[in-house]
Amino acid sequence: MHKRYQHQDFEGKWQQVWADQKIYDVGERDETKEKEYVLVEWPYPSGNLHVGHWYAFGVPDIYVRFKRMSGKQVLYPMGFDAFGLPAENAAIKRNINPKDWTESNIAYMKQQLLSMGNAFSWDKTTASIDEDYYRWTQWMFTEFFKHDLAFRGVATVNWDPIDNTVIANEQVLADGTSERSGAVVIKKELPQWMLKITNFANELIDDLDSLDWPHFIKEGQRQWIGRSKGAELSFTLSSGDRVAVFTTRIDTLFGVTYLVLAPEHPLIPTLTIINHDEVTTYIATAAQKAEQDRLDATKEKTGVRLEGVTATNPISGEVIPVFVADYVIGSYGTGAVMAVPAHDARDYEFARKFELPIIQVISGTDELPYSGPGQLTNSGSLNGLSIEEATPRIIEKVGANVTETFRLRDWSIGRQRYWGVPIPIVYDPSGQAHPVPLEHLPWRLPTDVDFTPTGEAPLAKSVELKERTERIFGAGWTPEVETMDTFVDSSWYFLRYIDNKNDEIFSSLEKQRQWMPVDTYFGGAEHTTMHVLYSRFWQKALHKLELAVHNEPYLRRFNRGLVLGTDGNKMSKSKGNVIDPDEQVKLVGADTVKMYLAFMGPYTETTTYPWDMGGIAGIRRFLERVNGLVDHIIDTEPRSSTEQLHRAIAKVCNDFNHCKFNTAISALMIYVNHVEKAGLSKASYETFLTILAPLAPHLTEELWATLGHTASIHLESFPEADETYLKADTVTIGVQINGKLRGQLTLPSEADEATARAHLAESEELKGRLERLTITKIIYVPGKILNIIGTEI
Ligand code: ANZ
Repeated sequence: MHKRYQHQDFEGKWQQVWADQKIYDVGERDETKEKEYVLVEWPYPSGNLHVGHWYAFGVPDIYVRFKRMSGKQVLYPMGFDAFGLPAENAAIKRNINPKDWTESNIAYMKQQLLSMGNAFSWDKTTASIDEDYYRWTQWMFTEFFKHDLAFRGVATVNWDPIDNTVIANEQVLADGTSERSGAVVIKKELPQWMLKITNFANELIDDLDSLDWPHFIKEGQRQWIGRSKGAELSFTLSSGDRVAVFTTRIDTLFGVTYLVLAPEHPLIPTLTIINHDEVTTYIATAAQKAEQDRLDATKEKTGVRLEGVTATNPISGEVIPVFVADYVIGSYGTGAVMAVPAHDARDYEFARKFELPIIQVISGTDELPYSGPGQLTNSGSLNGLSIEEATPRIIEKVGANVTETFRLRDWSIGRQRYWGVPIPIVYDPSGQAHPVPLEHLPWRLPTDVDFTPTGEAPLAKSVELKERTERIFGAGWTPEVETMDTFVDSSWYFLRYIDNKNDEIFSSLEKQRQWMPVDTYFGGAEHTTMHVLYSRFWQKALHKLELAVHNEPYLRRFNRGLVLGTDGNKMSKSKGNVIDPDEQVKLVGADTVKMYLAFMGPYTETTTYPWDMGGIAGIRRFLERVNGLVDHIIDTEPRSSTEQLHRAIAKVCNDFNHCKFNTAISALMIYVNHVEKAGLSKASYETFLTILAPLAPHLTEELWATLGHTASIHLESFPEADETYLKADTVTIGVQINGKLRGQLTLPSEADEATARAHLAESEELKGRLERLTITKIIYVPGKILNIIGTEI
């Protein structure tokens, strides 16, 4: 008789055994096996494991265990992305050091992670706050600096006036407020440390083609980068200055009725403008607006005419007015637009408001603005040509350059915050920037700092940092006081995991050759554009500097769905719908929680799954039945049980390979239903435990040990399905008698003629006819037809 299923009796016990025996450590690369690098996004150590963590790490663990049992050497590392604002805010609130707070969180979270019973390769762990990690983050930055990939530029940045810091475009929400503090984000011109991600814009799009990623993730990246093909041409102003514009519709050049400069356009302050004050006020107002608002098509267009300034259309020679208007963005294209109100919606709206001429130059419809196909009209000698024919001619005529423009901007990484990696730059007395040499890395984060936000970078208040800089570099030298955006830290962690103890380099080429690229990267949909794009850039930049072997970091990427509360809403404390995984584990066990998460629905679909108490109870009941299965062992099992076992193996193997954990679980349920009735042999019972092992690692280990095994079930090989049992499928074929279809036979698909005849003899449907027939010949085409020829009696 089986023991009761009391998960609390053995889950902790086995976790301890696995940890003591280090069975999941990977150690050195074993070239006799194929490698599989499975990556999950390294977590921020927030101090408490939530259901999202379980979903993010527990379900991929099934895949990891399966691959390991299938003979691969699997790397499944875990670590901590531990710099960042929450620690700083918590520290300010509690008046403690962010380092202490973070480190105690890491220790606690590590314990919690162990309680999941995952097969993490703990021997390869790393954390962004470790000095031997951030030392390399800094070193790579200095390498980028030396190769012009990191630079000091002046940029218009998004400024969060509550958190007093720069935030990324991505952190500005659709309504123009900050994701961080909720404040309305304002624009500020600031000197900024930036990374030249735009150098790689084309590659970042083109190389997507070679990756085995879901289409929508690739498309997300393409859109984010936003490549736009067009032309650049110049208009001459009455002042003699030339203004370059970027257009995707140079064919509409005859329809340009005014020119627009962005409020940020550098030429404006140099022009002699009659209504100078009005223009200056307008520019100041525009600077307070969020870019999202400026681009918002539903908002009314605003602008001011530059009195006393005109421009000349390079093709028609026509003199047109010049405006400043904030629907033109300073950092996109050239920051200036040739406006064609007849064929562009924004220009149309603006022209109506300011009573500017609207000249249709593409025929097709009278309804304006019109952006469809057609022929040129009102365009001099080009009238009658199609858009495609006219485009190259105009480009040639006005000497335009065919160019590409990208939405993507250079990545501004400087933050006026404390809890991050100090930018390893020092300034000489003349203000020239120099990288801190490797021998002085890590360039330590000083501790004598008051990090209450004031708008000034906290590091500026460190006496120690100032003194350190002068001591090492000389009198009058000053340190950079900004820290790096935490997306920098997470741009290369997968390279450190594989060589986490190396003191010579962040990750050796040899280790990269052994382990990279990441074979499968499981992550959240929220990281499709930012993190995944930044880390692809980082990899490409390293590759270019010959510091990385590969050009792309991740071969396969999956975005998982989101687990909701029982009420179908996003889990949040204020809604009181948060499921605490620790409580669930206490109640039903870690195996049940993990298997339930795997069973909720397809793991690799970006959708939402509400937590269902009934569902988790169902999984628990299933595992209880598994626990009792030992009572159904019989000496000789029926063939049906063997067939069912091999079908289950084949199905589970295929499903695991495709990360379809939910259907794999269903297949196992079907098997258990069958053998509870029909019985199973001891050998089949053991085989079944091994297929279940990736899903329920604790229970299967316990049952395995009960059978007398001394080595872990997780060191067993994943069973292979025996083909002979799989072919037991049937086919239905037609039966013809003297050329006429008279009935059907359902046969095993491999049935030979004798088997077909035997089934025929037993056929109720054909019995009557066959009794009246003297058969002279039977022609059997396996899987297709049975032809009977004979004479009627
Ligand atoms: C004339 C024109 C005529 C345009 C027409 C469009 C339609 P995408 O495709 O998004 O790249 N543009 C250029 N720079 C801009 C800026 N800094 N701020 C706002 N708008 C800008 O858009 C390219 C088009 O957006 C360009 O082509 C330009 O307007 C405008 F029938 O030029 B077009």
